Amino acid sequence: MRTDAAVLRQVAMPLKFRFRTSFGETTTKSFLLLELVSEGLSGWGECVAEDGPFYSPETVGTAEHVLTRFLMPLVVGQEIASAEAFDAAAARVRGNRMAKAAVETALRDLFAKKDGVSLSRALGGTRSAIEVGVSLGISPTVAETVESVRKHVSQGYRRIKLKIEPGTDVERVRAVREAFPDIALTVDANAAYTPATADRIRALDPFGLDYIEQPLHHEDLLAHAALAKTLKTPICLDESIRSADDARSAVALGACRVINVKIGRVGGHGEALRIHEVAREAGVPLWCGGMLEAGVGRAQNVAVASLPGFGKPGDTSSSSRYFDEDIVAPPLEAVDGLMPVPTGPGIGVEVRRDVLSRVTVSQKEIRP
Ligand code: OSB
Ligand code: MG
Repeated sequence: MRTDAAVLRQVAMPLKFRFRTSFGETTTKSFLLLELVSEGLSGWGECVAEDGPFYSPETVGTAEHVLTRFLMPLVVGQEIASAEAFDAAAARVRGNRMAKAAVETALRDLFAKKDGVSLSRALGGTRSAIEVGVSLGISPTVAETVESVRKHVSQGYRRIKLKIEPGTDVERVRAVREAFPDIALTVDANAAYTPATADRIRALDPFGLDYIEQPLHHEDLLAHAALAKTLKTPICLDESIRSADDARSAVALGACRVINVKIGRVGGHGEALRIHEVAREAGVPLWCGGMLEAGVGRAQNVAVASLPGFGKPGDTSSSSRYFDEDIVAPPLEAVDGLMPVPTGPGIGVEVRRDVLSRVTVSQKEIRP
């Protein structure tokens, strides 16, 4: 397949809520959206790099640089046999996985559209709907946390994840658990603790959490393995897992018993599928994480989450939770905690060009 042109847009969409984590706060979702054009079809990839290098070393600015200078020339005006072929050509570029994933996921969409199959089925997905939960930011008070949990439980979400940081963590989890003794509940620290403050993580052990996500530094697998030995609650890793090799090491060391897969963090669907294999061999359940994506990224997540190894509810909640108006139609909406997997070709949703043009801050056309 020959890619005739590409459009790289910078997009800004106001979020309906303030999303605070241990590493910062987001009120507007800013991202790069890549459109690859081939023989009248468009493939779409959403880059999940954020404004600042706080969750990941990548940013909107670094991704734009790497895409424009190093990755797009591998694609635009080139004959590409498959998304895997792009992966192999891009292997020379170290890291920068979110930038790579924007291209890789757009190619996957494009190839699936050419073949007239859904991206879910092209990837090996088997589900027609996926179970989803919500990730709730740190609210100013414990009472607001409990109210937010109440609202989302009543909407049918299958798991509630609370963002935590050292401080009000134990109090927050205790209050939610007392109000909702039976819900599937998890916490996500985004690496905010250290071995010196890990007593606060151990204090969460009695609350029957499904798992504790990324308590310690993202580069420290051994510290996670040591902490895991002192907990009955499983550890789930997010930031620490950038590749299938990382997943293999983490599992072998006992650093985690659950893995959060984000297509962007690992460099695309190909690497996500390799992690899926590692996890299946090790009997480790996966779930699909989120990066507050707009419709293109959300649809890409739903497609990968339809694979059999994704055994736990993910963070891909309804688009209407995040945005008044999304850039795709139909909007991706969960009913009673179940998100239908689109069945149309590729990502299975149409980009609404009128909405997209209103939220586009700048755009760059790339031709051979
Ligand atoms: O750690 O999972 C995370 C959002 C941005 C960066 C990191 C994370 C998150 C979320 C949000 O938890 C999940 C979502 O609703 O998309
Ligand atoms: Mg996380």
